[in-house]
Amino acid sequence: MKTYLRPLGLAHGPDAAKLVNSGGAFPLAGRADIAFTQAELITRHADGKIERRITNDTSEIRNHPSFTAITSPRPNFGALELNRVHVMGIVNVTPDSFSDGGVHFEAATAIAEARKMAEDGAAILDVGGESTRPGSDTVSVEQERARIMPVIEALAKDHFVSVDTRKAPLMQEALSKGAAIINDVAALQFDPDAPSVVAKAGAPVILMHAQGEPRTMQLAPKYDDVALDVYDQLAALIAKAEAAGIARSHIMVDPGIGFGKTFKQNLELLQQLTLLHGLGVGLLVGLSRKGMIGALTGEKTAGKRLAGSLGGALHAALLGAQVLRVHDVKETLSALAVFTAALDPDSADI
Ligand code: 8Y7
Repeated sequence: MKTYLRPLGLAHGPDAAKLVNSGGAFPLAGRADIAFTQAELITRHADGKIERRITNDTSEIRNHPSFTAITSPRPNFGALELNRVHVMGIVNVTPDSFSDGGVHFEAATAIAEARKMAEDGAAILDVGGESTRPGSDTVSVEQERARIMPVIEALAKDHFVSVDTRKAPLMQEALSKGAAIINDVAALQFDPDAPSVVAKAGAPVILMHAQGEPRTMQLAPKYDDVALDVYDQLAALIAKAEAAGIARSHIMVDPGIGFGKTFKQNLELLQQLTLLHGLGVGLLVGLSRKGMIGALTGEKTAGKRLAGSLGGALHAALLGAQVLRVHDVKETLSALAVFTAALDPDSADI
């Protein structure tokens, strides 16, 4: 038997602080701007049966084994303070089918786009050269290296850069060129050398949940209960990373929207997102322009999914995600500015 606590009854801004002060609410992930007043107690029995019950009994909530992990402030993740939401800008260095300008042209374009994202307020620039979209094939280490290293080298001088790769030699090289964070969609499970590279470098790492390999992961995603399964698997991935010598303060988790999940399973994960705060680490959500947004909005062209993506971004922010991985940095920060100001007028610079 295993029990989980999913924070519910969220309050934001000054209301969160008032409720916490009155003893009727608890800070979510140590945040001053988000609190929860209730919770769902979830029990998974040995026979697979799952029971869910809502409680507003503060002592029952306080006594749950996950309470400390849920409520404790997150340490800084590299240079990032996790007491609020940040935006990570997606810097893809992959050849597009319309231009065939070669590696130098691709790098120059990516650097220019990334600098604009930083100017627009991206806290992290996520540089990747391997398409891990559903159905995509792998690229060679050499190909991936040629794409990303010039971009990382150019950006890392002035910006906080993460490298999106599953390959240990590229993690190592990217870190030596100034990248500060590893973003691994395989959560350090693709390359057996990855955990030790990250541990030795003392680098912060994003462990993303995925089921299966990118090429085949959307064929038949299977879960007993998607939210609980993702929670358990992320907990196991954190434990593995810690066993390899990676400090817990250097770990952030990500439910991996679209990575071996049906659209419905993605939505269930988003609905139950606060559960993941029980892992006791920072939370990143990436849903920008993904297939699920297309399915919900009827927009078949990924590049036209901005409005739907913003809806998803605000949902994740409302439920306490500290980092949002997005293509449209300026637009996401504009949406967050209005959202945050409406939740807390005193926070607005107006
Ligand atoms: C994610 C990601 C992608 C995500 C993290 C896409 C590299 C697919 N998605 N990394 N990468 N989280 N951490 O549509 O959701 O951007 S690639």
